[in-house]
Amino acid sequence: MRILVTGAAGFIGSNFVRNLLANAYAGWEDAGVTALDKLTYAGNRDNLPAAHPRLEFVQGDVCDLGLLRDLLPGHDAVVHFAAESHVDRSLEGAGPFFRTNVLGTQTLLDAVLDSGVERVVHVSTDEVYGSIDEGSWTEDRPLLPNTPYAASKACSDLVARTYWRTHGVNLSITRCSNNYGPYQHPEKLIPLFVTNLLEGRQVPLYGDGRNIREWLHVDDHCRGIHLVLDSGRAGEIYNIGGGNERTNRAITERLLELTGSGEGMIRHVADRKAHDLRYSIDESKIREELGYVPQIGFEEGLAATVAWYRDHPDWWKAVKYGADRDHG
Ligand code: NAD
Ligand code: TDX
Repeated sequence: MRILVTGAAGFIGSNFVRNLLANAYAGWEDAGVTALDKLTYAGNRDNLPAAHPRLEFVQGDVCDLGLLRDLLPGHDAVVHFAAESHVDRSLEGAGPFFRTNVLGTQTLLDAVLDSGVERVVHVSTDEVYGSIDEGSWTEDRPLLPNTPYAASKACSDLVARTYWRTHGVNLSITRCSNNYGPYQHPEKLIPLFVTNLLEGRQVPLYGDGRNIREWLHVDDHCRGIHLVLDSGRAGEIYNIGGGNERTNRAITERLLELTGSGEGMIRHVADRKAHDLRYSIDESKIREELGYVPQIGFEEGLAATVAWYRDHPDWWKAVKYGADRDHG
């Protein structure tokens, strides 16, 4: 068996590949992995093993149809993580988001059609639903994205579903809540705040800090993706969440405690444009249909994540200060 993983050098893709190579996923123990990644600012070759008998790394773009047509024959499945993923960047310039997230998904699926790959999982996000004041989103909620990032992901979901409906591609879509864990780029809330605090720098909290996100450890997200890959139904969407809703202020205060920092380290800054107030996922479908149960408690996972960043300064300093913008 062989699987192609796009965006495999990013945060979630690299966790998925490392876990797969460590035989964490039943049925894929001997599977080979082709890790495809363009290595944008967000991709890091060091997130994957330098060499492994079951791993082949290919630097390339999901918008490159010729490359994908050459690469895909011989693969049994595709897990599609590759995307521009940072909301703040999409507010500064939407072009790369629509190019990679929408055209990249369409190009990849054209190549899947040509090569007859048997199974595809398209990895998406709860942000496609917009913002919800009360209750939680089920998979049949309308798509009401509020940012170019979320809109590009919503478009990509529609493109993906079309390849199932029109062409019969055996494809499922996952929509997950906010992930945290090791190897996350320090432009995102938790790693930005942890690494700033480890350096004795303040953390920029947007607005009043009362926005709510639902947090899930990346390993639990990847377990959910594996379940969908294995047993999800074609044409279906599966929400994946963890039930851990927290305000950004509460997260920030916990990070202050975990790093031994004082309240004075919070810097209140202007709010994000179109800042979604609350995300909340109803994940009954994946639980009831596929037996999904997240395994990592939020407090335990957050403490382990802070410890990982404390123990890996070389990794995050290279990413944070080798990157093309200030993350202050
Ligand atoms: P990331 O930004 O860390 O990684 C994205 C990877 O895709 C990078 O390695 C990058 O180099 C690669 N890439 C970008 N453009 C490419 C292109 N044109 N061709 C090939 N590779 C390209 O993102 P992430 O947080 O790991 O997210 C992965 C997926 O999961 C995305 O589709 C995202 O929308 C989705 N998701 C993320 C979260 C989260 O909290 N991080 C939650 C739900 C869903
Ligand atoms: O400096 C910051 N200060 C701050 O207050 C940053 C970077 C963020 N925030 C706030 C904004 C959000 O309310 O923290 C919250 C989380 O922000 P991000 O880490 O940027 O994540 P979010 O915008 O919620 O999107 C994430 O979850 C869904 C991922 O980046 C997406 O890829 C995923 O689809």
